[in-house]
Amino acid sequence: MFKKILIANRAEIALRVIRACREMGIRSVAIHSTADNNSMHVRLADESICVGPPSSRESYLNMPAIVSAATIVGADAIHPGVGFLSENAEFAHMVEDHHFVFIGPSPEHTSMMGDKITAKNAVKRFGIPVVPGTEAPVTSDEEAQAFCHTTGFPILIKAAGGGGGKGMQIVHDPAHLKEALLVARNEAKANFGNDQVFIEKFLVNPRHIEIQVLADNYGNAVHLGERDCSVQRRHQKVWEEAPSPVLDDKARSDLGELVIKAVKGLGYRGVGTFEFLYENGQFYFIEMNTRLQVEHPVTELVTGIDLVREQILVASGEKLRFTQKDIKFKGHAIECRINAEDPETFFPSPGKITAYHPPGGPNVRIDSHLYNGYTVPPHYDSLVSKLVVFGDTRDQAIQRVNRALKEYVISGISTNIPLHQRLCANPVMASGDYHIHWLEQWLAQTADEQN
Ligand code: MV4
Repeated sequence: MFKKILIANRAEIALRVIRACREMGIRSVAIHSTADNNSMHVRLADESICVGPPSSRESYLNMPAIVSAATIVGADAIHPGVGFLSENAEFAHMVEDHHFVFIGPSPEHTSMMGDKITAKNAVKRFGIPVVPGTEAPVTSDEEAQAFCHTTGFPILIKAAGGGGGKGMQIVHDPAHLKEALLVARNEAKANFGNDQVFIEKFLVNPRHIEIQVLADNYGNAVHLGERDCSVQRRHQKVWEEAPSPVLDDKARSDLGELVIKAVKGLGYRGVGTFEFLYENGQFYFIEMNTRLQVEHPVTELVTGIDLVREQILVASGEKLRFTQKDIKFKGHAIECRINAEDPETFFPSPGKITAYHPPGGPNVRIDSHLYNGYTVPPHYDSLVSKLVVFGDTRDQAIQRVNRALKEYVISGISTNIPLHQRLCANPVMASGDYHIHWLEQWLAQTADEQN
């Protein structure tokens, strides 16, 4: 087992990894920028080391500085957390070249899944349903026209190097195809340094449902069920839950089994997530995330499995200690992402916390780096807390979220707590009958009503 892990991240996710390390008897090392000198992850880790100035590019994304830091502190392994370098194959390679263990999949799997075309083709071989689309980059207008002619409009042009919603173009009719291809290619080149694009049939109002997997180095793999992440705004998830309000046990185990076939077939190692769109009772794979995810706690609460602990164990070469039949799903979990942002305009709201009181009581979990007197810096992601609750039923979980939000005091900055309170009171949320565009449509509609 590792003696010392360097955590190449900050904020709540760095705390999450520090907590797992401490429970496992592993020393933790925080890296930080000069803007994060007073951050909770620096205080809670056993050691800390500054890797650069405030800008992420020069600190949390600074690969040579991070690998040098690992050398200086004598770490055995590097945990990339989420975001930042967590899906950067070059970083994983560099980490391995310097004889540290990268706590994640092989760089080859990260590269394969980083390219959305190779990712789709790879999982399709194992029988996973994918969105109908071109199987290779589209190189000519004629090719694009031919695909759209067979599939019909609307279609969506995506960047092979994209993901997370950047650089997509919806096309509703043939007259706009040529122009949209040009725009998509230029944006892809500018954003991802790769001008390859592909085309998919556009699913109009799907849900986003993802399956969590965990695999060791010896061909053992399990799935941990799904998370429904359909409540989102501008490609940022806002509210995640497990189980999905629309899946039954059979649909879950059927899809889970398929996914596990692919995980084993690919020889994938570590934690990972298969992302699907779900519409009219059908699943369509879109992407795989080759890292831990922000919303992993909802899976932990319904399975009782500590995903970060298991992730560290398999990275250190341990065998999975359970099989699929040992995994039991119980109750319902909901995560609210609390962001430092204006509840009306959604503009970031960094600043000093003047009062802080997190909720407690039965089945309430807070993953947050906030403390009274802390100043939320303006340089990074606005996520400041994850309120995660567990209930026997979905209704109970929603009531518990509502209760916990009422207790939560965060003064000095604005947060989206009022938005979550409105969600708890919304009949569509109560019914569970929402899709990926529902939140934005509802926000637009309620804004209109106020004018
Ligand atoms: C789609 C889609 C509809 N049809 N693909 C957005 C981010 C990236 N992960 C894929 N995305 C989408 N791909 C087809 N063929 C709609 C989306 C999409 C979306 C997906 C998941 C969660 C939120 C979303 C918000 C807007 C669009």
